[in-house]
Amino acid sequence: QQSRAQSVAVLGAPFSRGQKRRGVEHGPKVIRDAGLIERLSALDYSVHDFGDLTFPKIESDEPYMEVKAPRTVGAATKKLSGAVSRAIGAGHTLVMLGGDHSLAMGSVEGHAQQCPDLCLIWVDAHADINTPMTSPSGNLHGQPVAFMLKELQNKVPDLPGFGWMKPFLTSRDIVYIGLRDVDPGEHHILKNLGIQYFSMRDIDRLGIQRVMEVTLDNLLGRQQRPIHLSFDIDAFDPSLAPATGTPVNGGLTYREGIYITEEIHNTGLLSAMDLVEVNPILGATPEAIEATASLAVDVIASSLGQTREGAHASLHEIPAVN
Ligand code: HAR
Ligand code: MN
Ligand code: MN
Ligand code: MN
Repeated sequence: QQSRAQSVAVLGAPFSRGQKRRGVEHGPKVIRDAGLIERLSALDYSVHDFGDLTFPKIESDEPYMEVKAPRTVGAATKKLSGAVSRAIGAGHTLVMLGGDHSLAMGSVEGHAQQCPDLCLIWVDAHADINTPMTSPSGNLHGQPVAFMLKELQNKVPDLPGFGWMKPFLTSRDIVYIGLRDVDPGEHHILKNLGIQYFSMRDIDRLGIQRVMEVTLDNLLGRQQRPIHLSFDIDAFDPSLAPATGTPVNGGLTYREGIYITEEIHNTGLLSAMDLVEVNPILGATPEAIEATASLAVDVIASSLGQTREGAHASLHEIPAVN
């Protein structure tokens, strides 16, 4: 068993302005209410709950071209980036609770400030790699990866609110898992830049074991480096994660999702993760909301070392008969 960082920082980011459905700002609360802190403490971490960030209200934030709320998203992600950078710099493994997926611009950038050689595993139904020019919606939660990639630097305009951020990743630093709703512009970018991705069809063909083997070999085969896991709950099938803004049929099974996170944990290199797009307002019943939040907790706990086979680290011998 790898030696693990002894402390986990949990940081809530109750933010929804990267898309149009209100409610995703309540994600941190329902994930905590589903028992996150207790579950991580049971894994023998010292858990530091940093609470929820508060984000500046910006009075006038007109769309820039088609992009909605650029100043609001720019200010929120800048603030998140600083908080993430400080937590990682202090030695914690970071768990960011969203909020919508535009937040990843802040969390991955803040992580990269401390760990410039990090790699990114993006588990999602969507590629979130539209540029402001290719986006069909203008929503920034469908665009965060485009802002991170050096190869797209001259394809992404300078948005108001984004002056703080410069691209910091290359296309070889990222692998996608779970894709099944990719826009034409996004598909062009994925192919053109040669970005590695495993769609749901690829998972059907290869199996999740092979997908993880290739993913980790591509990212870590040449050098061990810190992992950022950005997990969008809509990667799961909507029957498992109904309370989310853009559900897409045919998603990950529970076992595929947990296998992904177990394999990431087993590298010993997970340094930060996002769990985003849990929207309790969109659950049809209390049970639907609780199922989605509890699945989010399982994903985080598994990423941090909860195992299905059990563990006995604190048990040094089989108890003798008295
Ligand atoms: N691709 C669409 C767009 O750019 C929708 C993607 C956003 N949905 C998400 N992100 N939940 O993963 O608007
Ligand atoms: Mn996403
Ligand atoms: Mn998604
Ligand atoms: Mn044993």
